[in-house]
Amino acid sequence: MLDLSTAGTQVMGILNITPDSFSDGGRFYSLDAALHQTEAMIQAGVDIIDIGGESTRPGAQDVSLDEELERVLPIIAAIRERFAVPISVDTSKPEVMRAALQYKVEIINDIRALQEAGSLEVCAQAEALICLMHMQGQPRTMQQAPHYEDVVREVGEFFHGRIEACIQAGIARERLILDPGFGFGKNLEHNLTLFRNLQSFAAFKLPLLVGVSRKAMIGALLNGRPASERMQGSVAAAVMAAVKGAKIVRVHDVAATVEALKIAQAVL
Ligand code: 8Y7
Repeated sequence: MLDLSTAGTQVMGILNITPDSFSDGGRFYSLDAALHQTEAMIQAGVDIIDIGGESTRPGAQDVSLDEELERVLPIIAAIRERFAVPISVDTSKPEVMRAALQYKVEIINDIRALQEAGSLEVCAQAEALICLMHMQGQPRTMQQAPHYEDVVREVGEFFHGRIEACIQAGIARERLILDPGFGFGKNLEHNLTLFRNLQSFAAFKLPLLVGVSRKAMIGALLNGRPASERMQGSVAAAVMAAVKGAKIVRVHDVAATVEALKIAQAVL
């Protein structure tokens, strides 16, 4: 059971099913590897597993529907069969959402915030929570020249518009989770401004999700450390997100993050 009404910050562990994922080198493409990785995350205290078959890193190419279904569905089925852990599916395709929802996944995590044709309708017919993430542009080109007059205001306006679209489509407001989308059409200053002002989104009275694990902003603040050397910085950022009220942090390093958040929560 997924319950976001509990105190504290929950840890969403990333399970990438892409051969080109920058931070795991595609190691979890096979079913066997995915199950081992899932088991390790559960043992480390993960609250939710986020399964993604579409590479969304800056510059990534689109994945076909068949390819994405082939990557993601067998993994969802296998995890459901063996473990009780809540499942989130990282997809923007309504067909993938529909297929995943048949397994009663707990969260649809859409970096396009249900803006693809058909997504609102598919989600309206199910009960899963929906993570609405902000992105400026498209993954392939979004980091070329991100621009805002006022990044905090514009992300807030985007949330407002997408919440209204969901409600209009028949998706209960209580099902929504908001995410500023760190690194998605944002430079370091935009990311830091959003992070500093995370509390301003508390006005929506919806759970906030923060995903900064191993991202370029962490590398940039650590003199260009590569993704494989960004764990400590990512854990520090997860703790800051918790202090600023994030309900969920989406991370690669589950064990380290779970321990750090225990300390943070004891102090908070
Ligand atoms: C995020 C995300 C990615 C994020 C949510 C990466 C799929 C890039 N980042 N979903 N997905 N929030 N909700 O570096 O920040 O992990 S992919």
